[in-house]
Amino acid sequence: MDKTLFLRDLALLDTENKDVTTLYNEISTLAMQYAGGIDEAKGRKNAYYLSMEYLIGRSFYNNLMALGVLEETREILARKGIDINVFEEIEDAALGNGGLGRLAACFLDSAAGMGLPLHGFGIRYKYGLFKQAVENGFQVELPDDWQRFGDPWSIRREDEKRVIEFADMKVYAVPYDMPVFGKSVNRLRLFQAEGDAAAEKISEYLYPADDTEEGKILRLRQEYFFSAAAVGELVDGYAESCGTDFKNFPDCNVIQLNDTHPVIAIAEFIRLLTVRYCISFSEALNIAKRTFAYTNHTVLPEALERWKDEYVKKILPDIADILVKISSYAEREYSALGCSKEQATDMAIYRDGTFYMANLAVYVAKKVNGVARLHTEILKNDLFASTNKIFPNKIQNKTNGITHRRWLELCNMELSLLLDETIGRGWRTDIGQLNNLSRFTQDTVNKFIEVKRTKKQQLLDFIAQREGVEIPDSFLVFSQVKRLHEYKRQLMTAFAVLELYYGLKCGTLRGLHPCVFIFGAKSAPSYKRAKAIIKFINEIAYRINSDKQTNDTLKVVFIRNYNVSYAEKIVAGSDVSLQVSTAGLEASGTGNMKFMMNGAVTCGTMDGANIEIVERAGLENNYIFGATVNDIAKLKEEGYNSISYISNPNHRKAVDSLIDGTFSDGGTGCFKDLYDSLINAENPDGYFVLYDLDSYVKTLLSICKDYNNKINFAKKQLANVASSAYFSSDRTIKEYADYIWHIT
Ligand code: 26Q
Repeated sequence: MDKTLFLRDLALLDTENKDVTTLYNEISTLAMQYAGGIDEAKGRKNAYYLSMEYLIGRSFYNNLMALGVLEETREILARKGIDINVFEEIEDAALGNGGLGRLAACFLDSAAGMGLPLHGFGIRYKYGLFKQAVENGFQVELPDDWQRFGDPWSIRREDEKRVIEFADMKVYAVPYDMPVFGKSVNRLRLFQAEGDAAAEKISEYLYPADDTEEGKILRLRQEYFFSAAAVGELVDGYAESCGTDFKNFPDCNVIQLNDTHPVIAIAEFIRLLTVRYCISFSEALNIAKRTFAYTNHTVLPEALERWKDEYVKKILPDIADILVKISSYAEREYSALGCSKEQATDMAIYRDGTFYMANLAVYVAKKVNGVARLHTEILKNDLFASTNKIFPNKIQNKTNGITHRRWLELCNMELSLLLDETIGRGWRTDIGQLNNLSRFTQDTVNKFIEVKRTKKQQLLDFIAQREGVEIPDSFLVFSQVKRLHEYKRQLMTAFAVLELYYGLKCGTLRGLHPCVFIFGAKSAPSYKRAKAIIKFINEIAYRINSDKQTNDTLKVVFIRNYNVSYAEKIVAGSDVSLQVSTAGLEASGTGNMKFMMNGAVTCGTMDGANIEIVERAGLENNYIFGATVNDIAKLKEEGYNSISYISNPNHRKAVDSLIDGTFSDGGTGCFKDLYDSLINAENPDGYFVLYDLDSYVKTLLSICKDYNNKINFAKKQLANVASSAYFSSDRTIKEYADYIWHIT
């Protein structure tokens, strides 16, 4: 970055009478002009990340920070009478749903930050994740037209567009490059579909509703569209510079598949090598086996992708043939390795007219990884147990991380300055130095308390303005912010909050430290129960907040349209991070890490990365409760009788509030359905909400009690900050680079 030129031009920029969007575009364009081009790492190995999702958030502040001009920009604008915070009006680019998409964005940031050649490929959706409104307590989805502010951080590469062919249509994949700034400037290349109206539909929406055949086919088109564009570019690029003998391709390129969504890239890779470059099938397959690696992000059966062969045959007949052929190679190989019939079925790629994409990924990938230690154990022992027996070194763990640049330096400048003062500035470029905080003085604790108070005040001011709920800063702040899913158990938190409320009302609960529960969550538009839970939380919030008898002690707020930018404020301003998934089901979680790094204690179950968080920060500095993976396995084996766990009248009353007329579901019957799912279903309470409710309530009460000792509580919080270095995605990326990608 040519800083001087940028700052000179910025100082000269005429800002009079310009609206925020215009200023945003002019300043961003100026930064792009002086940022320097993307570093092409020719002559060394590059890693490519294929992901359907990139949950980028706001680029403006992050990019200016990465370019080293954020503070000076703030000052220059202030001199012109412009508060840099006005750019918060520019909404997030939300080309992702949740954890998997945000992880992709964190990884790109970390790789660039360390100068490692990792580049992303994805889709430039016209509309990102829907904007969430709440009407009458119900979620309403509105289109997210993120490009209406302009897109000054992308460069359209008309000259590099490619044609992607389906049986029934041809589509242009036009690249838009977003530079990722750091020690090197890396590239996120998003493809936009162009052609006739049907072609352009392909990149119109993130996650088209896939409950119809049409929706499913559209999703398959999306997957192939960007995978083929990416792989085509890498393969043709290699042929151009290194010739058509592809055996050294894996020495120059490694392709990381972000879950199964881009796994079809494997078939396209083989198609290109065999058809365009006349390489034999078995040789092409071998090259693929040295090129691809695969990350699994979920063990939920409904999220494991499989495709009916009729769909694939219909729009991608050549790809269908290749998939069938890979499947028979796998079968032969597995049988030569002495697999049992059962194992072979378990690992089948093509069976009963269906393609199993995870099995394809696991067969071809040179490395398969889970995203937290427990999750990887579950992959090895359960989901991919047969594979693990045959290829014992294939499955590895790479515990997730988060970029400390966005999630500490940018979102918590106050804490960052305190860290500078205490351990020096080195942690910003070498996060391992955060470990030097391990012994802190009373003075640091006092200063930390002040920082937390400031960040909490900022958050509560923002909530007051956005949601219209006033919360005093003396309140203890609990937050549960994440996608809405039954396994994440927001419903369990709702019950627990109700119990606190009833306890306060009838006087059995006395001396509770005032506290607020912040919920933020979007539900998939077609996920009925998740939507019912949002309605339930909103009903509870409305009731509790308007009760004068209790609302100086307890409040609940459901924040609307939870997104990356909201998260930046919430993680910095919260005291307690609620991470209460059913043990074994949250692959990792990354929100948990963001809270930890900002000094919130975790109240959670022994699940995902929570386990590694408390291992590092100390059990005594966090609040762990509930069933473990082993407990759950036992309960399932013995037969779980959910209702027997709410014999306690307080629990019973909370749960019954779904059906006893306490709250209205607007006549939809959705609360009764929730109730039935817990009590009357064939397999009642599949996520063990009622089993864990008792220990959850007790744990929340003990947190409130501990918070009375502000200094001790702050020490716990600071201990979490001090041991959070491991959860920087710099560490994670270093591990991928060393053990999977072999890039430097
Ligand atoms: C599957 C089939 C058909 C259509 C869509 C999907 C689909 C879409 C998105 C399946 C899964 C996802 C997203 C998964 C996800 O975000 N997983 C999260 O990944 C994080 C990063 O590794 C983890 O921290 C979280 O624990 C995990 O839930």
